[in-house]
Amino acid sequence: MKYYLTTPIYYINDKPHIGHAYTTIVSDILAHYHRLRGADVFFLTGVDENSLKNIEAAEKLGMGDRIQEYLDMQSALWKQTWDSLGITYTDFIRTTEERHKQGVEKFWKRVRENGDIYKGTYEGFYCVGCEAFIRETDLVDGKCQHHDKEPKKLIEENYFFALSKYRERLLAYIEQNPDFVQPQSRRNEIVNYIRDHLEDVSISRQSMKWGIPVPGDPEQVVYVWFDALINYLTGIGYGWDDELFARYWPADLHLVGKEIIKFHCALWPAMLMSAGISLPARVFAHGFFTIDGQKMSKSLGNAIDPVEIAKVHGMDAMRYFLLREVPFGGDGDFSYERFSKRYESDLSKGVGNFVSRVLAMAEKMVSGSISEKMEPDTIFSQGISDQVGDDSIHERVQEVWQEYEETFDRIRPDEALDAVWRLISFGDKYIEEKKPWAILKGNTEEYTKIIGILLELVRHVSLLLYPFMPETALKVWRSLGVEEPHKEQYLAKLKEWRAVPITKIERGEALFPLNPKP
Ligand code: ME8
Repeated sequence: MKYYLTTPIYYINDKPHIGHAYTTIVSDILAHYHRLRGADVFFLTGVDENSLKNIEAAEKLGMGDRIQEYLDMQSALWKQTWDSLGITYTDFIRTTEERHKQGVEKFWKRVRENGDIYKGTYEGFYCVGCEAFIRETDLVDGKCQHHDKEPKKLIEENYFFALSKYRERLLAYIEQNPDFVQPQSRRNEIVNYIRDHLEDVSISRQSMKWGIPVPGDPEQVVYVWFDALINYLTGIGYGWDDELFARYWPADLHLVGKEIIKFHCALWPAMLMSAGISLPARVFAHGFFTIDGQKMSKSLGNAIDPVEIAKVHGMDAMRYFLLREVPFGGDGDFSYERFSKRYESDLSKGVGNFVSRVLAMAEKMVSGSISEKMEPDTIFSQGISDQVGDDSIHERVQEVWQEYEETFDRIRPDEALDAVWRLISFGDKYIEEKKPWAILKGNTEEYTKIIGILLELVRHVSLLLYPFMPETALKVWRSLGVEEPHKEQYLAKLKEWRAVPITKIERGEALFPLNPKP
């Protein structure tokens, strides 16, 4: 079983902000989850280098004559950012790499051989912000609606791709594959677009001095989106490693933001159809983040640096917040105030407190300070089958796992997190109801059983949290002497009640201390 997922490849004219981090983090969560299921995961991310935006940014810095140097510097910054945030990508593709160029050439030739590329004159507008040819009817007061800027007027001899030829095939594909475009609202949007507005597109630029030369016509470079989309193939070997490519293609998921859905759900599948390559299983378009209600932008200077947040609150807290705050697929807002509130209520006083309470009680038993000394595994392995109430805990945990897996199947990791938090609240309530400290006075055996159950709940919570908060899960496993998931010990086994022994109990430091220090 393989799982191939991708993020968009980002423009590198600036440093990554929280919006880019959002897509990359959700992809990382999905990659963790599928690895936990035992899948052979390939998680591709990378950067879109042949863009006019990048060139203009280089020129602004006085590096117009050293574009490759600028791209090397920026690309290293993006890679470093994901590394410092612990993103577990399998490969990082740059579109100036030779392997990518080779793949683009091969792809272009196949599409040309198939009769879908022809020469024509493009007369119209081009918005550098969108890196897109746009129609006059899309302008508002003569400006691009997304970038509030007047687009460039172009008259160029270009190569065109016969996109409109694929209208009916695209509509049929989307109809026959209801999961292809998600969420559903985006599917309707894309169907309307394909049905009513699909036109042939220019796929080369005559006036650009940077980019991949058009095969057979070095006076032109390949249009940046045509080149960029092909990264999903070249990143896994297309044009340079057939075996690798066969192992992972077609993609199981392209995760993207909602603004680039037309490229991914109309142009891209048509390109693949033309080249005779099978289509990805799914494109999921998530919503957009605003900052305190405002669009993130360079001119407003309000872009949030994910590395700064992670430095202060930890990577796991940031991952949690981004997932928890926004229904996945919809738009959301980032505010430091709400971040702090959630940190305190859900992390410090929520999961952090639950884990530390249970470990504190168990630790006292192990050390012998409240009863006779006990081995961790003795506490843990106390039977529960004779207790009707506790049997229902076992069932409840299995229900949570079922819901969790089902939400991941639908790519709703935010809902999976809801289910985990319901289990944490249940654990808290269980402690309140059982009042183990009161039981201890008269019945050590009963007390031990309750703590054993709570320890197993902590283990399940940590495993459920693993894709979302890998560092936290690792800390809990270290406290319990539980191994990390590894070969032959994937989810199917680990999610069982008492699947693995707890061999140690060591409370360690608080998982989410209040007032964390930078
Ligand atoms: O479009 N909220 O690159 P890009 C949420 N190079 N997500 C956001 C966001 C926000 N405010 N801002 C950006 C490109 N994103 C092309 C892609 S793929 C073949 C080529 C995320 O640097 C979101 O995933 O503009 C969005 O689709 C992507 O960054 C756009 O990144």
